[in-house]
Amino acid sequence: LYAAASPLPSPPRSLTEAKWNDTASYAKKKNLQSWYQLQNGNWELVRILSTSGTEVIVSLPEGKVKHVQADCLSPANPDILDGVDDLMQLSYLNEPSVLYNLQYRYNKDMIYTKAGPVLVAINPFKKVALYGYDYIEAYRCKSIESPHVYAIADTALQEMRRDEVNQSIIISGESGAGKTETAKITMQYLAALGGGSGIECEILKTNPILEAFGNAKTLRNDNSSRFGKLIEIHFSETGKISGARIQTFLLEKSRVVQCAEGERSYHIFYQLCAGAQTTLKEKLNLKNVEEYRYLCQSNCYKIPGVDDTEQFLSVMEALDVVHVSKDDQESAFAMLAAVLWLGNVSFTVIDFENHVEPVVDEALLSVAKLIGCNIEALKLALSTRNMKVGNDSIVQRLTLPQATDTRDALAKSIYSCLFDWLVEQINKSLCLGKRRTGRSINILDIYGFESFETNSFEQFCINYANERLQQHFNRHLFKLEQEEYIQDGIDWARVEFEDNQNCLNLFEKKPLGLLSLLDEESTFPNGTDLTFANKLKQHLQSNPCFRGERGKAFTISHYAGEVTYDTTGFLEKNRDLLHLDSIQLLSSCASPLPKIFASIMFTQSEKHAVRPLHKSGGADSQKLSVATKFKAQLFQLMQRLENTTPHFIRCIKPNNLQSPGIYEQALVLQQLRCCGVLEVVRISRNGFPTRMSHQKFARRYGFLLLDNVSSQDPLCVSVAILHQFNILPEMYQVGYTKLFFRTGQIGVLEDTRNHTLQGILRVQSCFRGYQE
Ligand code: AOV
Ligand code: MG
Repeated sequence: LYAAASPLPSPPRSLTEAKWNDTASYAKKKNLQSWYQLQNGNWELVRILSTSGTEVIVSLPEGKVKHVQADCLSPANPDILDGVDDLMQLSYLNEPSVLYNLQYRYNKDMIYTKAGPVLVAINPFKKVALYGYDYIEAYRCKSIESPHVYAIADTALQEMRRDEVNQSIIISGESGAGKTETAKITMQYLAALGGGSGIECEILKTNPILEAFGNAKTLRNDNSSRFGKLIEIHFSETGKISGARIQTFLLEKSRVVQCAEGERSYHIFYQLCAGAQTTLKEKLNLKNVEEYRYLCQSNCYKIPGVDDTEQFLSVMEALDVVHVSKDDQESAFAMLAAVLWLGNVSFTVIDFENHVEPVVDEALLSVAKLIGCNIEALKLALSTRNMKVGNDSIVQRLTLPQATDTRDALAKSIYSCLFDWLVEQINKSLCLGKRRTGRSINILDIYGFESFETNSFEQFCINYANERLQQHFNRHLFKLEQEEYIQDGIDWARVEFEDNQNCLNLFEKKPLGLLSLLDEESTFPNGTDLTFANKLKQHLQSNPCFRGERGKAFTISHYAGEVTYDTTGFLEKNRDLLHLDSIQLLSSCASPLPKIFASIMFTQSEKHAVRPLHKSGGADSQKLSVATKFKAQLFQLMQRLENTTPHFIRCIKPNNLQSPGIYEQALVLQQLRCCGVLEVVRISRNGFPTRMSHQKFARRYGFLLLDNVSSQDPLCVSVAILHQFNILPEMYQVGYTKLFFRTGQIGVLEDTRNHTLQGILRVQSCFRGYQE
């Protein structure tokens, strides 16, 4: 129905041009509905009464009549197209029409809409009745066709089986747009269809654990992921889940010791303090959250509507399910308590050079007890540093800022090691004795694009990861698709899209890119955040995505908008040094976990260290810089995704209040624009999604020909078939090696082929029956 209503205009070159073109021919038409853009940027539906020149008289919804300029109008779709479930079906593909269509659906709780091959998901910020067993069944047996995460997961499953190619479901969107929820919904579907072995329950239970330890309340999202996650779900030949593996990316460590006003540290700290039973509380000497410096600095302890006690119980239950023993659970909680008490360790100045010593109080004693170390050893590790000078070793006392940094670095390292250790325990449980079959579906859920008042190293890394992901999206939906058309020589007017290569170059170019310059400055003994910022301004001004700001700041034009970064702390965070003394302290501990952590830290140390070149040759743990490691991880991730068939889900945040029922047009539009949703639809609609080589086409349909074709040449046969079936010239293109068809065209041929084949079979069986 809708396909018939869609004219196929030649693809406009850009959005604005499309608007102009449409408007020019449209304004002549009387009595049609049109979108009129108001002062505040929103659109209103009006009816055209008459036109003269560039002026148009329109009637507003409330009956008023208004004179407007033609270029303020965009054509609206006929009512029959209200709320179509694929934007491709819209006759007029302009911004207000797309916005309206999504809003129309959103108001009816239809939060999913297709944009050609991409699923658009608008965060409802409330429970919607779209999930659960009945829906899963309905999508499994295809009795529902409306767009859904389940439908995407189902397609991935089918394509994995049919093509024997691994699949990936790539979920993107800004912070708070709904990526993590969408990832869970995907897992739910895969677990339901591939279930049976019991492993699927374990896979689902990894979510509450990872969220407790890796998510936190930020100003953008009450449950914001502070790490990236790729979950690989393996399937056996019979289609059952045989195991899974989780890979995580760069956890935001700094949050453990510091977070902004109104935000929280990781959920698990609050859950533990609220939910631990009395015996555990006594054992770990746990207090209320307000008593810990690391938790009270941001003045935020609770999340509206979330019960930390209840959450703690479900985390413990989930840990049981993934086979983390009670002993290990208690050791993990002890590490959390140790981190909290470390934050309360204070120092007193002991000499005229401002050297300090830790105060021996409840905090220090608790830390020593929890990690199982000697009190004197702890005091020394927090207030002194062993330095090598030539062959001699000397002990240097620390000043207050140095000691505080050492303390915080230890707390951050313990926490991030705990996180890594936990992921490893989960992975052990998920693939216990299971064979890898080589068939898998990967689900990617990373931290979304972030822009705050102040943006630091963490946002820098997060937004860099999002640029990489955007590149992958562009490559698959714009570049590769169009390259294939052009390579095969078909008539195709390129659809332009926002390429983010410039921005990636800004990050990755060697030797003059953001990452190289950051690493270089991190190795200079006299490098500071200011010298780093100056170096950027000196070398990167020529890149259009870069702008130096006053003082220590700089701005990057990301695909999703401009972000100004403050370089304060960049070098420290990039070096991420942990003094050897701290590692030695951990390895001397009686408790098992600190020992394991120490060995993890040792193995992380690498030869190519990025560290200040102290003249004295300091005894720091040497390792790769954080940025370098992260870049390598992202490259590896992209390589892995390249070997899979991608399915894209774009999550959209309809408002910044995290409230249901509010659809802010400007906010939605900005997200649609930056991820190129309209362009994707345009390519899909004007494009040729079905393609088949001349040979295959001739072989498959050649027998349907009524007249003999004199030539055996596949191309001649193919052309004869196209003629016989009256396939309209605008519905296909003949390339050098392949035939390209618009959506739905091959269907007619397939139907005829099937009918004919069935006819032949019937005749054959009749004939056989007659013979018998
Ligand atoms: P994110 O993963 O994209 O942000 P989330 O998946 O955490 O965003 O979603 C944020 C909140 O939106 C959730 O906690 C839910 O309250 C709500 N929400 C999202 N999707 C749905 C849905 N389908 N149904 C009901 N509520 C939903 V970040 O991790 O910050 O980038 O780093
Ligand atoms: Mg998330």
